Amino acid sequence: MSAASGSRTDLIGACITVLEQNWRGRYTVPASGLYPHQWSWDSAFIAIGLRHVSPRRAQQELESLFSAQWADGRLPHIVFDAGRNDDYSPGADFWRSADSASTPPFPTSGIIQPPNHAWATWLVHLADPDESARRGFLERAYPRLLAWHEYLSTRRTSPSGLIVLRHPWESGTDNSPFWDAPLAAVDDTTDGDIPRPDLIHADPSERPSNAEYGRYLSLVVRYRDGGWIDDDEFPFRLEDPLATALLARSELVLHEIAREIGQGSPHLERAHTATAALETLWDEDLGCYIARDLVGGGLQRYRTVAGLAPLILPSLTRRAELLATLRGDAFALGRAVMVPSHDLTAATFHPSRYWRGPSWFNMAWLIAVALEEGGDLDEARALGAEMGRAALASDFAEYVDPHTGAAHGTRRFSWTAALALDRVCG
Ligand code: 2M8
Repeated sequence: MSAASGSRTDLIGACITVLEQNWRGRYTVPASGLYPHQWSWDSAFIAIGLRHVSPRRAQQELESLFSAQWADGRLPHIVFDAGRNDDYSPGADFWRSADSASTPPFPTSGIIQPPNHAWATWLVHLADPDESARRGFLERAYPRLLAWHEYLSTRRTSPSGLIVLRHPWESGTDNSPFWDAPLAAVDDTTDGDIPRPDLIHADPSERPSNAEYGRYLSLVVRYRDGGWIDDDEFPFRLEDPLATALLARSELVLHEIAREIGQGSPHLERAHTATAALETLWDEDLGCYIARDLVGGGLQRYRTVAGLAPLILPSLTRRAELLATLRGDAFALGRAVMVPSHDLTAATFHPSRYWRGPSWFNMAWLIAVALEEGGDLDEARALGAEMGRAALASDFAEYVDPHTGAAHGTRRFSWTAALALDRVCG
């Protein structure tokens, strides 16, 4: 066996071990210490990797999340494991989802995460169409996904068709500079100590501060006590390019799913609307998409990897401009380790602070897929290989320094393993 195939085998084996360790019978936790429950967009990314190991388990991963869907169609960002109540904050007692008539019979959070689920569902189906057909996977998933997208389209999009987030946690890129000014304008109404079990598992200097946590919690309280109503009075509302790009991509995929199971489809039109709406977030000077604060009215003019995410849309007209930004000094494709989460040249860049510079494997995966689908095969392959190397060298870190590849955050992180596995399995 050659050295190259030996390291490929090592990588595959190590990825599978992480996924096995974090499997909890119906779903996979992101990391056993820091994140001991099921997270929404993590599960979709994890299923994309799991399909190479066990298509059936990948289906269960998504189905377990779908079983936590609220009556209004939202997929909650966390589904809690009651046995780990004190190990993550805010826990189930804080969200009090059972007080709402709209919720499933077990505890969840009440906010959402970016909609990558339909895309993951389709990729899992394609991994083993026979097993999928035998279990009626698409037939059962489609109504869930339809309700989810219905919720997003009717309750969570601005008139132009962009997804509106109501909490930084909804972005998945929680501590991105996009949310700095809008979050600072939110009143911190919490009193007393804020429990931070996360700081046992990750370096406090990398995680969001207590001041940010105070505002995170006060937003949850406000949303919760208002009955989870998506009104326009809410003090944090931002249009986000990453969630909108994922919605558009997922609508394209939902069209495929609907066709496969013989259903009519409103999805292409919705994909088109979301893609067109992204143009209102284009920043010519920065050469990428940005976020817009609907409360303070300001454009959040930062280059972040979220602003490159529309590259995943096949019909995007800005592809060449976005690729120029990706290859330039801000993101240094091919020179940095994977893709930094924030502009390497910005004053706000930090190599190890959470979502403010370090490279994340899920974002590298999105960019690698976009490069591959757009025909930039050498760059796609190189980025995929870099993901594998960085995953193995960092013991499957949550994120890595884009200059050195040094490990940060928690280790043995599930989507790191799943997405490195997906790239190596092709
Ligand atoms: C991080 O977010 C959670 C809150 O949802 C946290 O910081 O405690 C983010 O990286 C998010 O994108 C991810 O889904 C979650 C679990 O991996 O961790």
